[in-house]
Amino acid sequence: MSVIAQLPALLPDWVRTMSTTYLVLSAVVGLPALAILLNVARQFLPQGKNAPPLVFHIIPWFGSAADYGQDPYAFLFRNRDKYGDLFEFVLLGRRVTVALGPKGNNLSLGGKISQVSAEEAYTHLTTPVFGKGVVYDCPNEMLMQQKKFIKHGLTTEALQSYAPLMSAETEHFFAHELDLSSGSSTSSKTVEVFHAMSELIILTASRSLQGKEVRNALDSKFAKLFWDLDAGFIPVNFMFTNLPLPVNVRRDKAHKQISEFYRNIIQKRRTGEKRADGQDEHDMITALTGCQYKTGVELTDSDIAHMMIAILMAGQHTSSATSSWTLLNLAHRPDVYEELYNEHVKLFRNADGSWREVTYEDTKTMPIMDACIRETLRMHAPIHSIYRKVLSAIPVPSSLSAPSETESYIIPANNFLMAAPGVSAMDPKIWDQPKNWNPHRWLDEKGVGAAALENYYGTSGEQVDYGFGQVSKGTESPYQPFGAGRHRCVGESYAYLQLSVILSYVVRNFTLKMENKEFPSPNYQTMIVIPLKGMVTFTKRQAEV
Ligand code: X2N
Repeated sequence: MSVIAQLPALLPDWVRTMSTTYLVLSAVVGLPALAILLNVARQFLPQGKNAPPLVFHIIPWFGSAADYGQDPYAFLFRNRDKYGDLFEFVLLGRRVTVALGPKGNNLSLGGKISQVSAEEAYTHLTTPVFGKGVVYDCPNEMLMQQKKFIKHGLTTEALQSYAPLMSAETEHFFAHELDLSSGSSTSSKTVEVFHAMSELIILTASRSLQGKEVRNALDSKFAKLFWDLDAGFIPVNFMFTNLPLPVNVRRDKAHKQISEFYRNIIQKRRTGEKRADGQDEHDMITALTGCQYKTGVELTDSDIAHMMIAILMAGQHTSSATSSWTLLNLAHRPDVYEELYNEHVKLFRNADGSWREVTYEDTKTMPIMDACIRETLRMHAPIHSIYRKVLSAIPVPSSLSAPSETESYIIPANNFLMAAPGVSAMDPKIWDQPKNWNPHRWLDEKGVGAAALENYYGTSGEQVDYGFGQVSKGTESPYQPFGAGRHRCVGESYAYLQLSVILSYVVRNFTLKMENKEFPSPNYQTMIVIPLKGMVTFTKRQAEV
């Protein structure tokens, strides 16, 4: 008999008499208990003197996932009170260093490319959705040039041509999807607002930016592919790489087909006849075709296809969330909605009671509209956490946070560095009643809002060009819903246009009512912060004479 087989006999009597079930049970309970004990005990030992404070957590690996995942803002505010602007937490096996406030944003959004990388934080999430060779699947230098190409596609001329297309699409949506045309007998309709806005946003975006071929495809069974691809853009794919989930199988299949669909459009456009009037479509495919990197290399059809998918995703979640939150806030605040309506009457109502079309220029001279969107983005920034992978150790400036006068904290390589501009956007130390949705705070020329905007858009702060035009280094402002630094959003002007056009159509034609008893809470378990079941009723306005 082998020694192994004799082992049971060698065990002490008290073990031999225990049942197997009992042994297994005690291992199942005992080992995790031991791991928890060791994890907790380790946190009571003195930490390395350069290590930022670590948020206390019970379960190893899982860390603060439940706290952070359920309500990141509550988590961040609570720990800022405890530890200050710099601290670390464990999130499903990752070590995340949070850096808050203007100086924290500067550390992360203004970080050097030798120290922080967005692509290393995001590529496993975005590349299967967007495709290879673009955005976070290429060196940063190339992304900077791709952003320049996109910016060139968002010229004033292009934006001007988009406004009537978006209006027409919005009108069509309310008339045909919600049966609320001026002629129909339906006088009001209740919808789940994020669901409705998701549809309207993809329709307006495809009609304008994406081009007519994409818009037409949405009327066919092809639309389902867009939603399959969209469904792969989820936080679990940010937390884990390549999980064999059914959504990911559908995502990969949808990506292949959509990529091919775009490449066909591009091919046809390259070889096809020019329009009779000699004009090209103003859409983004036109803008990207023929673009060259500094090396002289041209964007390939596959690059253009993948950039178009990235642009589609970028516009989809952010705008559908922001339009939903704005509508909910307006429905919740009839007084502000009334003001917005009066602004519209003043600017757009013709003598005969009809309305003049909104133009791109108009969207820049609607103070109340602008303030409503701006205030919504302050409280409901679509992205609550901006991540970077730390490539090489980063010494933290002592002005941000330091253990002592002579020491400074160091963020080690391989950590994640996280910025959360939404924290300073709702900081009670900066804003008067930050939890109150108050568009008027942006209209006060001497207020906190005006100063924040001057810092964000103005020339008083430090400006810098990373390859796609001047942006404010931007990190002084407590308000940064479009980020800052080299990864700053290039879609802002497009977003404001789209939101303004849609909201203009709504305010002219409908009154709003929020059906929820309480203002809907944010859902933080999605990529972008969206309202949980916001029910809004649109009621046709009575024709006024
Ligand atoms: C397991 C609760 O749920 O305990 F799209 F060309 C295209 C956005 C990146 C969001 C990351 C983590 C949530 C953990 C919950 C383009 C227009 C972009 C910009 C923990 C128990 C995409 C990561 C979401 C962490 C939330 C990346 C977008 N402009 N679009 N525990 O964006 O810009 C683009 C850019 C990101 C995130 C999270 C948990 C360029 C739980 C329970 C569970 N987040 N998330 N865009 N969590 N739990 C975009 C940047 C790029």
